[in-house]
Amino acid sequence: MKSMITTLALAAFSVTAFADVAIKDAWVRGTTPAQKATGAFMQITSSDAATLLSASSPVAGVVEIHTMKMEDGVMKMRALPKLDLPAGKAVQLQPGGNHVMLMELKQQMKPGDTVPITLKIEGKDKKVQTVEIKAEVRDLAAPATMDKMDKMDKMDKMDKGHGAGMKH
Ligand SMILES: [Cu+2]
Repeated sequence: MKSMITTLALAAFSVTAFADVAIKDAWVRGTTPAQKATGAFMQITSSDAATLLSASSPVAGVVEIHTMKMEDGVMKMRALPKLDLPAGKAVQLQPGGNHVMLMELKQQMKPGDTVPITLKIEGKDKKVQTVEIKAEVRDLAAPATMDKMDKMDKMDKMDKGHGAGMKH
């Protein structure tokens, strides 16, 4: 609750002295009616070194920053306390990698819908700014962006397949 009040206060008094943060191509993966979690993806570029502290969205009860990594042939997801945004470098949040996890979804994510997401970003001077973005819900089968995930799935299956009889 305390952090929510801070966020609101900062949003109200937001000034232009912060690092320039550009968010490109923000999207959320569509869900089935029963699904309670999904990923949000985007490209973040900050002019100065900064840190993504957290994210929030009215459509989700809980939002976390996640990372995904292959461990012993299994794709594992875990929460990151924060995500570094190196100066001038485009940081990709994408399927199979770091992403914003929307959990306890309050509604189905339907392709074409727009989901507001608020990012809390801390500059090197420790000042925190909030960045509001609108992410477009894309179909589960959205072509280009899902390409990586597809490959990953296949790799995962392959790995399990030959993992049975082989040791690396
Ligand atoms: Cu996740």
